[in-house]
Amino acid sequence: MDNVKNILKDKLSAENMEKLAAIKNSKLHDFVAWAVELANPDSVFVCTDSDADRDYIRKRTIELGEEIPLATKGHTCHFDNYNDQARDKANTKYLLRADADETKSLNWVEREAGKKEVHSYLKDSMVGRQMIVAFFCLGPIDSQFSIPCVQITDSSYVCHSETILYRPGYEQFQKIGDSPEFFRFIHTAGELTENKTSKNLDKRRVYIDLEDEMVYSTNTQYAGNTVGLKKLALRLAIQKALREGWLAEHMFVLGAHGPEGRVTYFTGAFPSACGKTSTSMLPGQTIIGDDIAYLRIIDGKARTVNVEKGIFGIIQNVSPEDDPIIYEALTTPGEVIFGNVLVGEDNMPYWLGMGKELPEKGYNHSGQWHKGKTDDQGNEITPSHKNARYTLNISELKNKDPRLDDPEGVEVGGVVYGGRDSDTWVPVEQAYDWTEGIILKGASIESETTAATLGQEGVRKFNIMSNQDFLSMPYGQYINANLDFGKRVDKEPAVFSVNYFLRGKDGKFLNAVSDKIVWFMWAELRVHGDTDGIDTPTGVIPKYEDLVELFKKYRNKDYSKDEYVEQFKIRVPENMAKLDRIEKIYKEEISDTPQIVLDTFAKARKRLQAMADKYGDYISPFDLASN
Ligand code: SPV
Ligand code: MN
Repeated sequence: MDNVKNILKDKLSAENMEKLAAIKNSKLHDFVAWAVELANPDSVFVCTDSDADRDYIRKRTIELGEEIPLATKGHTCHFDNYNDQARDKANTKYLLRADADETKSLNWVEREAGKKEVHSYLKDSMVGRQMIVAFFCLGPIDSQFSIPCVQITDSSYVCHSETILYRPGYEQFQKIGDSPEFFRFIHTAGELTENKTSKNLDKRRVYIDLEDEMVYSTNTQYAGNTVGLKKLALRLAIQKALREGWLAEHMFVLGAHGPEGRVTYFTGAFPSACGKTSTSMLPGQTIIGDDIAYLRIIDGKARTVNVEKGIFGIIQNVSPEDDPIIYEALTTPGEVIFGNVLVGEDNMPYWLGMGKELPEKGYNHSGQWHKGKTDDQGNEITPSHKNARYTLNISELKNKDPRLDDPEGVEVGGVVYGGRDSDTWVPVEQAYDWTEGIILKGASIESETTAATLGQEGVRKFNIMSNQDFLSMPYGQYINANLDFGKRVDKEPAVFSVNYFLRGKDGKFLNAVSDKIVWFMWAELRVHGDTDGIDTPTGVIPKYEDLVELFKKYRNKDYSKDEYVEQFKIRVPENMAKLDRIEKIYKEEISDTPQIVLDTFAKARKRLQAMADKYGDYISPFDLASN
């Protein structure tokens, strides 16, 4: 204990020492002392919830060149290394014992060897720098959902991002006393280039210690690798949730405004770049969150909260037409961090698909940029990166839901799963029950790769509940936890699939980007049993008359029978092929597939076959409606 005090006293000013001492938690003090000894900073800044401390962090980002101030008040821009623009999946590993169950399905490194490696990258990493110790809370504060977190980092950008994205946690820590129940994150950007970006990307690591509920991140700055409370915490939370009987999901939370002022909350899981953020911002509706949700059963009801309070969103294609509310927030004064966009000579941010002409030169993730500039590989460098981002407070948005910070969360009316699918799923469909929803929808998500991702285009990638990248347990256990959740609630939330990406024979999308409002408003009615649907082999689809009304109301569009049939016909061969693909994964690649998954696939297959025998391979909804 004395030793801990001495280590801390050596690097913390009296003021910072006082701030830390106000939290009487021995595990926390040990953690900070351990980090100080290892990373060897010149000094330590303890960031409380106060405005003064938050301002200090904002100022530091500029002083240190981690963010540059832009022309609009409150706007700054941060750059990551040209090769540090996304989550590093290969170097994100779980620290596991060689005999752990998880080794069968997760990317892992032997626990002791992994720790030793990452400790070596942390060793003396903060010499000449200030270490930041900051406190945040996952979920609303003072709530059953809250998980206190401490972030140690040498990046004021990481801390600044967290002040926007998460609720403050210093006071929460004071309340938990000596409890060891909190997540710990330690990050170093490592040695920096002259552009202040992480230099030693060969030593970029994200190592997750499930036993200690702690994550190490080194030699990277991209927020998906460094902001502890985001995807690093999600991996810890998924395990914690399994132990405690709740769910941690890669889901938005949307308030859908139905008839007579009714608000029905949906959670929705979509893989990256499938319209998740724009769905959470549907026009006329209200947003609680766009990325991560916790779901708990409280008094027999499924309830959910946004783990975050801000958005770290993809900026490409945010235009006044497609995302008017975000566009406005990005172009008016207020606190926004732009990441990896183009900064023009007018000191304004520019990005691809913003709906206006971009300058031909400026500054971007490659340094000074001009149109036609190529990288080492001879590839043309785009003005903004395809994964360029913005970070802002949801409270800055006009469509924020009033219950954003409700400690009780909101009741989940429906759960929606979607992916990028050109030829199989109908635009919207309700599963027959929770079990079928989890298995045939969530656990069967696939998403097609786009031109924007590396590798071949149009390849379907399996992505269980769109949580695949963050799963920290064997798949079967995760599916069982989801199935079990539905059994323990008084009333199962309705489960839906949506597909915005269906294409016709000519390769064109069958729906407009804005049609998604119609699918959600139909789902809103279904949650309350306000309308019947049509039973199909794959689930319940909307009746034509309902869609005519909803298209008129929400899209001011006359919806034709031909469009309906083309969009909602049941494609038997494609659905069978999908079942084959998914079943193969569950049989061959996953070692703990619950029997119910295979039984449910068999049931779905049988229903498809029976209908195909009667109506052929492509079944018009009108045939089924007349049954
Ligand atoms: C995602 O890719 O799902 C994101 C951004 O939300 S990241 O922080 O990189 O995970
Ligand atoms: Mn995400």
